[in-house]
Amino acid sequence: MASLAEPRCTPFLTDRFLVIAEDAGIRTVLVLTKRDLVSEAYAETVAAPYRRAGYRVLSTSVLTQDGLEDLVQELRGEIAAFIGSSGVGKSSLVNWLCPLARLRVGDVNRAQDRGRHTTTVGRLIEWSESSWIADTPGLREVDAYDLDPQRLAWLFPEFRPLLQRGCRFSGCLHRIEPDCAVREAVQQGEIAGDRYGSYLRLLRSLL
Ligand SMILES: Nc1nc2c(ncn2[C@@H]2O[C@H](COP(=O)(O)OP(=O)(O)O)[C@@H](O)[C@H]2O)c(=O)[nH]1
Ligand SMILES: [Mg+2]
Ligand SMILES: [Zn+2]
Repeated sequence: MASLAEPRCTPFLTDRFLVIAEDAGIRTVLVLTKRDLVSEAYAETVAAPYRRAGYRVLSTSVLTQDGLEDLVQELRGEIAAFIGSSGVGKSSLVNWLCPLARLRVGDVNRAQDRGRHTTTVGRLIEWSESSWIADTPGLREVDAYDLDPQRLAWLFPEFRPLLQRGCRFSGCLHRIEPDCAVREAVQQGEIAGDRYGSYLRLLRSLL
């Protein structure tokens, strides 16, 4: 989950969560929250690179109930975890799905709440028959973890067709190497600049 506003989520954090899920082989739905606080055009600008990458993206609001029926369709019959930074609206969505859960919802605007997480333990809740959700503590940062640098690019779904075609060098890490298929796709606008930026930043943390 990533909020469109208050706080506006950075693409890097979103991409990091997506990479971790991809690495674990977990199907992901990107849920953009607080749709009521931004224009439709802005929400689309945020969603577009992820849709192009092949992710299912939902724009939601618990205030206007936008996108919530689509979310229910995605969650029904599944065991799902709500993952995202503190304050994006995870507990609010759990409460909407399952009012009996009565999770505490934080007010991100209150100064004393900064740096503290309202949700401190993960809880698995059966909100509908055979449909489970885990509300998780807000993760502002995910700890660095071990990953083969060569594998990272494969965890960006829109890079994969290019990787299959191959770059000039078999060990290409898609940074400054000549005849790099990924870099060419970025230059042609086929891969979003922000996504490539996240790739480079994650790669640096692995080297
Ligand atoms: N405007 C707006 N505020 C929301 C929405 N969803 C959650 N919030 C607010 O965002 C803040 C953080 O929500 P919370 O559910 O505690 O986030 P969590 O830390 O991810 O569990 C609270 O003040 C909520 O009322 C939404 O769709 N629209
Ligand atoms: Mg919470
Ligand atoms: Zn390359």
